[in-house]
Amino acid sequence: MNASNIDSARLQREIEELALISENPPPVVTRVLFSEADLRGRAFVKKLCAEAGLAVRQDGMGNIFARWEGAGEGTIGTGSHIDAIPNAGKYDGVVGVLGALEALRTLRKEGFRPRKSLELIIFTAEEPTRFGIGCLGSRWLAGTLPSERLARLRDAEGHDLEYWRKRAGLADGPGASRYDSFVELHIEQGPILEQRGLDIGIVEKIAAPSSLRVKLEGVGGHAGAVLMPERRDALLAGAEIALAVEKAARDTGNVDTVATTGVFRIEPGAVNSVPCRALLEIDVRDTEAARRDAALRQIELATNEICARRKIKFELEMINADPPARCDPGLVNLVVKICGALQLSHTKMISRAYHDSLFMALLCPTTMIFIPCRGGVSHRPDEYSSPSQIAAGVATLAETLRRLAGEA
Ligand code: HGY
Ligand code: MN
Ligand code: MN
Repeated sequence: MNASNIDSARLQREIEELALISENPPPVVTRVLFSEADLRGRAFVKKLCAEAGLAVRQDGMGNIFARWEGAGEGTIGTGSHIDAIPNAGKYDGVVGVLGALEALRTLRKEGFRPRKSLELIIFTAEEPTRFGIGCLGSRWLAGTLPSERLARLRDAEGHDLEYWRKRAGLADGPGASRYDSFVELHIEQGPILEQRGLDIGIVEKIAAPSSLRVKLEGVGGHAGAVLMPERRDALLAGAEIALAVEKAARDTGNVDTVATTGVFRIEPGAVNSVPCRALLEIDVRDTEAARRDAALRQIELATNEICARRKIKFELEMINADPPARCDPGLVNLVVKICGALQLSHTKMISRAYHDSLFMALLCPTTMIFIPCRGGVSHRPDEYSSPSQIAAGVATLAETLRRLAGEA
């Protein structure tokens, strides 16, 4: 792999063009599952894959597969996502889709003829925005989403998955191949590579994510007329719960436990009305599942105590509580060797963000290739990785795919 063969200018143009396909004006990128922007983004990427000579197909969940047929048996997978949470940046997921496409185009340009097929996957809904649960597409491929779980999915407006599949024109289609291995290129979404001045991170472990939803029902009323002793204020119960979430993460005494109340909605949302309802969506993660589960239990106990004391009715729903993923040591060591050969500084590391690789690791040997992002910032419009950082990631991925596919 000759990194100078990567057409970095074209890749940057494509990243910029995809960033403009958004529900918000630049620099903000928002592409929520099956929104009009998500559908346009999907069409854009499918077109680029077809123009690159890949055979494009889509399964019933909307996962897109772009395949380079090899001469022999077996398939090597790569890919990521292009959906984006509200107020996001242009690189999360996209680097692992457009960068992987550039890796395949570069290999083709160099005359490489793969023995094993190579397949670029654009996964549906890596982000949890629409239904509160992330990695819908890769969970589907990994067989971890029972149909009754799918049927229960509802978005904030009460629409189910079928409603959005119909709007997106999804039909059942040929699904995943059997993969011999999977490698995902992604921005680090953390500060370590930049702080240590390193080019590449090779992921050994992906932290265990979980999320829960708490619905609170108090009693509303006139902000002037309802006296304090009579109040059953849903917002204040939610506020105490949000603080209990923070406390649960800190109480493990380990920096690897993190917890966030990322969604906090109240009704009716009028300055002169006591909040009668609140909705909290809480994200709790840790590199160790047992420590994460202890934090979840502490949050559940606190919610019970707070709501009993404040006479608030509540519903607590566990949306997901997934195990961490261990990446394949053989794949990790292969990427370490390739970084050495490409003279790229590198380190093995943990991913604190979750990714589709978390579920692909249930199907086949998996690892991830991280590139630095400025200030470790992600899930914000100022998310940034430079063209040379992206090119280093693409070159590492291309050489990894070449070695895994083997010459025909
Ligand atoms: O939240 C995450 O870890 C991922 O970016 N969806
Ligand atoms: Mn993300
Ligand atoms: Mn991502």
